[in-house]
Amino acid sequence: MIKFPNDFLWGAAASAPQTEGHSSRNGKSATTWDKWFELAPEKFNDNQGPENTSNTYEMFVEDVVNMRKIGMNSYRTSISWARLLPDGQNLNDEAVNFYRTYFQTMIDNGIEPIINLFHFDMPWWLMEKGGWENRESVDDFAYYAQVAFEQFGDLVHRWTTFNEPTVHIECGYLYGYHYPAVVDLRRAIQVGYHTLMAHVMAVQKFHQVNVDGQIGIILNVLPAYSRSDDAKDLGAKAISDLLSSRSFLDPVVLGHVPNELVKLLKRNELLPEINDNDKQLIIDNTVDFVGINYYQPRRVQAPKNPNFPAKMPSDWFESYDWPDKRVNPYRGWEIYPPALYDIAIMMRDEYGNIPWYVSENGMGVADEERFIDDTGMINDQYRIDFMKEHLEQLHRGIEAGSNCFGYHMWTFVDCWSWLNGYRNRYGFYRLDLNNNYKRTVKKSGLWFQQITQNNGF
Ligand code: BGP
Repeated sequence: MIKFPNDFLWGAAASAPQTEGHSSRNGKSATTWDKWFELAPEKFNDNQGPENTSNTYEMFVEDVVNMRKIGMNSYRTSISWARLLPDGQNLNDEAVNFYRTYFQTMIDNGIEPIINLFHFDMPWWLMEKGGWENRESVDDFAYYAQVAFEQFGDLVHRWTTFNEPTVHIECGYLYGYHYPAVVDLRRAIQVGYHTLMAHVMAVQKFHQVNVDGQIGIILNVLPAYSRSDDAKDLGAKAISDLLSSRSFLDPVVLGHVPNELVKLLKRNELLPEINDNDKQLIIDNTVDFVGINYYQPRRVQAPKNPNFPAKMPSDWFESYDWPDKRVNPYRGWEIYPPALYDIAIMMRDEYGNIPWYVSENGMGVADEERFIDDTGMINDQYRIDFMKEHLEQLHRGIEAGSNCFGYHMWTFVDCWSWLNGYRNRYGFYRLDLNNNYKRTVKKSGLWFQQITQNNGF
């Protein structure tokens, strides 16, 4: 029997824009997702846009009851900036009321709300003035954070600022998956830097508001494994780690941007514009804990014909097909549970053994309805196997002394996922879009219930 530490957090993660629905109602203003869907619905899988998510705005009481049924003791979701402050300044009372009732319902049912502030949902009013490219976004975000802490700080004790900051940077400014779909490394780096400073200023507000709780961030660490021990491949691995993991982990935990990253950007004439006192602000505002999202590793090798100065990250490292790779056949992502052990050890040895938790792990499955069994339940044994293998590795890491305090799956109820719409399903509960958003537990939900009951398996 594998037992996890006492008070271990068992739960799931989601976000406001992917679950709430009512995206253009109840006083909420538009985000880039609402606008993009209006402008180019064909980009979205099956023409499914942000209005048609899992309707949590109306169904959160039922959701919380379902969370309790499978024994969850915690749930991470986010607040929608555009709902709370539709014009960036004035408070939407309806939003305050909605979130307070939602969080209180969780608490009354023994579920700790862990609340995140930004999950890829840039308000349109801010995008119109340049979004994260404009330094003003840092102050705008800090103000939003302050308001959120003031309004909900009595109910929420674990806060995070951003979910996967490298994703909105890469997807919005390098690879075209998020609005504004710009392809420009220099601009991406500036966006990344402002995101870091927005995080730092939100942490400062957290202390100024004096919230009784802890502040963290959620990072998608992408452990890189190099093709060989050749110096060039190892160099590629080091840069991949720098950009995808250390670019945020180092400043938020250790209080400084890695020297190697500064040198790399300088060499490539890519240093962002910074303000004089930023360095001190980064030192002064480190986090209390970190959430790590882990889905798959990155296999890297040195690029064959890199540009210098670099134009894209592929000038620094290239992916390669690891011959021993195991793949999730329903989503195409690599399955490599040992990386979770490696992450646990990295957190222990390189980040002062700061408290951390797995804030997302999960297995996306396309056309999951094909696995409905005779009883009408989705028999997702593959997801149970996936969780089991990852939890075994996580447990090894904890036994080795890593300070991990919880495990959250992505996600609780199947949810809408950006341009992918409902292509990949991840939930413990199936969502039936043709039947009033009906929720039905999957086999993995029942398995999770046993884990939460036994604090292990
Ligand atoms: C994570 C994001 C989530 C969600 C998930 C699944 O990186 O934090 O918001 O989208 O990935 O992604 P997908 O639906 O593309 O498989």
